[in-house]
Amino acid sequence: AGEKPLILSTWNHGLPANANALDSLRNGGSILDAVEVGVRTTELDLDNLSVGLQGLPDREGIVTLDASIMTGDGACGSVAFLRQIKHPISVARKVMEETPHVMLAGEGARQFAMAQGFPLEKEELSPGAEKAYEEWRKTSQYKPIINIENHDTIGMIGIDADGKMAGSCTTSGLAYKMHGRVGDSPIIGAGLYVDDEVGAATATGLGETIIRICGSFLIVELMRQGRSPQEACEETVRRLVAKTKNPSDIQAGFLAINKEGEMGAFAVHPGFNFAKGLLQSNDLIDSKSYFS
Ligand code: SD4
Repeated sequence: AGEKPLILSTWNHGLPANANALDSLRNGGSILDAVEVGVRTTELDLDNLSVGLQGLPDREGIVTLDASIMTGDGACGSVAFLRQIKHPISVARKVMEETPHVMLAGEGARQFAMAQGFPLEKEELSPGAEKAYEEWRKTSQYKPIINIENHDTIGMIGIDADGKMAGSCTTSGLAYKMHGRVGDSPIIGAGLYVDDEVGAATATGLGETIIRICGSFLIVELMRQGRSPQEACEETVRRLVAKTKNPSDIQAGFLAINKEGEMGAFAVHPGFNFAKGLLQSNDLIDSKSYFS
C-alpha cells in the first residue's frame, strides 16, 4: 500500500531537496509549491555540476538551463536553453501561470524572466566548472559517461495527502553539449509528466534516449493501463534499451508514483539512486536496473 504525502527525487541531492519540499508541505504549501521549493535547493547547490548556473557549460563554455513544472490537472510550463537565471524552475512556473504558452526558449525565455523580475546573473563559470571545462577542451571529445557528475539532474514528483500531484525537473543539461541543445528535462512527457487521474513520472540520464520514447508520458500511460509504478518504469527502460543503439554506454533512470502513493524506480545501469521523502522520513534508495 502506498503512503501520502510522498515526494521522490533523483540522485542523492534529492535528500536536501526533499527536506525543503516536505517543510513546505508541513507549512501549508501546496504540492506545487513543494516541488518548486524542493528543486530550488539543488539550483543553488554549488557542489552540483548538472543543475543551475554552477553547472558544467556547453562546448562553447556557456551554461544553458532547462526546466519544467507540471500539476496533475494538466497545467504545465517550461523553459529551455535559458541563460543567466538562477532559478529556471521558478521561471517555468511563471510560464505556466502567467502566459498562454507552455514553453519559452533562449533569448525569449530570458527576456520573459527579466520582465517577471528575475535578476540576470553574471555569465561566468564556477571555479569547479571552469577547471573541468579547461580540462575537457584539451581533447574536446564528447562522450557521455555513465553515472559520473554529468548525470545529476533533479527530477521531483510528489503527491499530497489528498492525492493531488505535481512534479518539477531542472538541469544544466549534458556537459559539453552542442550550443543550443535541449534535453528531455523541459519537454513535457519526456523529462516529466503528471496526471492526477493516474500518477506522475520523471527522468534523468541521457536526454536524447528519453525524448525518443516520451519516457515520462509512457510511464504514466502504462500505469493508466493498469501497471504498477514499478512495472511501468521497468517496461519503459526496456523500451528505451530497445530503441537505443548503444545501451551499454548510456545511463537513464526513471521515478514514478501512482495516485495511491505507490512508487517505482528503474534505471538502465546500476548507480542510479533517489530520495524518498515522507513526513516522518527521508531516505536514499538504490534503484534496480536493467543491466547488472
Ligand atoms: C539531459 N536528462 O539534459 C538531462 C541530463 C541529466 O542527470 O539527467 N543529468 O539530458
